[in-house]
Amino acid sequence: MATNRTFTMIKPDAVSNGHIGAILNDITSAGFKIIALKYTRLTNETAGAFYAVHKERGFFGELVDFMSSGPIIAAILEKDNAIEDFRKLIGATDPTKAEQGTIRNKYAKSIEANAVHGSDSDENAQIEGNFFFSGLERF
Ligand code: 3AN
Repeated sequence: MATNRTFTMIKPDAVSNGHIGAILNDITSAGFKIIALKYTRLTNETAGAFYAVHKERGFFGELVDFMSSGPIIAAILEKDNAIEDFRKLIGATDPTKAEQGTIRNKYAKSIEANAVHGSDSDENAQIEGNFFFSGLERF
């Protein structure tokens, strides 16, 4: 399996509930290497641009409002089979369906305030990572 990268955000709910340290610990304990890390806040406009693929969905406005409601952590992670393994580590989008021990099972409050984001493909990981970080060739 090739070493590859995924992109994650620790969302405003998990940041404001004090879970940054625990979530980063779960991520590194699962074998992911942190390549880039940033504490930042999205505006309504930048959250809308990040989630543009979902703009036709009914929850788009609420999602954008929520994602710009407070600070987040953005990070690029590296591991063999990163995309699939990270989605397993975070669990299902709906935390009530997320397996025991997954990050969303432990820290998420609802399908919207679901603690973390994880890219769904290598291509999207690259697009999403580039949204927040530049100069990645140095790492
Ligand atoms: P995932 O982040 O698990 O890949 P997506 O890509 O289907 O899930 O959805 C993107 C984000 O939109 C989710 N992380 C969640 O915050 C939000 N979302 C998804 N489905 C709903 C929904 N039915 N109601 C509210 N928010 C949703």
